[in-house]
Amino acid sequence: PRSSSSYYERYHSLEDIYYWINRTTQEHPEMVKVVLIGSSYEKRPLYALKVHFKKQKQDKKAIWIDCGIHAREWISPAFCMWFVQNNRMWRKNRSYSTDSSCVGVDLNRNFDANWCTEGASDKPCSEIYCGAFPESEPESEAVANFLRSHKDSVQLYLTIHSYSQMLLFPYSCTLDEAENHNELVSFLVMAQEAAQKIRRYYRNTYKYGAGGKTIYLAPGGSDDWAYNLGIKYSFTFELQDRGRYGFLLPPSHISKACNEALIAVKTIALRVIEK
Ligand code: ING
Ligand code: ZN
Repeated sequence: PRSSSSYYERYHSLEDIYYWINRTTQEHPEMVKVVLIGSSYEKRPLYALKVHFKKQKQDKKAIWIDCGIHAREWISPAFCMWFVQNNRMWRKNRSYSTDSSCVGVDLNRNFDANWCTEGASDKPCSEIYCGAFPESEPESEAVANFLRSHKDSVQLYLTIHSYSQMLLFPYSCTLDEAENHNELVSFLVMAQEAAQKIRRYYRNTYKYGAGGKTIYLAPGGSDDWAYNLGIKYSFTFELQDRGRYGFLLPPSHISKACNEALIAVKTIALRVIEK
C-alpha cells in the first residue's frame, strides 16, 4: 500500500505514479494541487504538483523541481516522490498561527496545567510550542470539554504515547509530588508486576514514576490537566520501544507492544474499580 514507508524505497511504473499523484492530491487537498502542464510526445499527460509546505503569504515564492527528464535515471522520479511524501516524523497538530510561517501546536503542551512554563516553548516553530493560550487548539479543547462534562464518571484517565517504555503519572508540569503520589506508585508497581508475567516471552520492562522527575518537565500535558480536574488516577503510557526503531515501530511489533500495554491497563483499571 501507498502508505507504507517501503513504497518510497521502490521504483514505480508511470501508471503507478499517476495513481500516486491522484491519491496524494486527494488526501491532502490543502497542501498538494495538481496542474496539467502539457503532454508528452506520445500524448501522456505531464503533471506538475504544486506543494505548499507552509502557509503562504501574498508574495508567493516557489521552487521548481523536475525529475525524470532522462528516462533511464530512475532514482530521479523516486526523489520527487520522496520529496513530496508527508513528514512521517511530524509531532504537532496542523494549525497555522497568524504571526509565523511555522505550522502546528504541541497538543500535549496546550492544556491548562502550568501552561507554557519551563519545558514548553512560546515559539511557533518549536516542536513543543504551547499555542497562543491554553486549549487554543480544537483538538485539546474537544478533549478538555468532553472530560469537563464527564468528570464525575471518568475515574481513570489514560493517554497513550510512544516511545521509551514508561508508565508516567502527575506531575509533569512541576517537580512537586501529587497528593496521592504513593498510591499512584503502587498502581504502577502492580502493573509492572503483571507485565513481568509475560516478560518471559517479551523481555521488556517499563520504567515508571512521576513525569517531571522521570523524563523531563513538561507543562500543559493532558494527564496533569485531567488530574487537576479531579480525575485522581491519570497516567501517560509511553509504549515500545526503547529506541531501536523509535517512532517507526515495525508492524510486526504491534501485537507485542499492545499486549504488554493491555496487561498494564487491565491491572490499573481493576485497582481503580475495586476502590
Ligand atoms: N512524551 C510526552 C511529551 O509530551 C509527557 C511526555 C507526559 C509530557 C505527560 C507531559 C505529560 O513530551 C511523548 N513521547 O510525547
Ligand atoms: Zn507523544
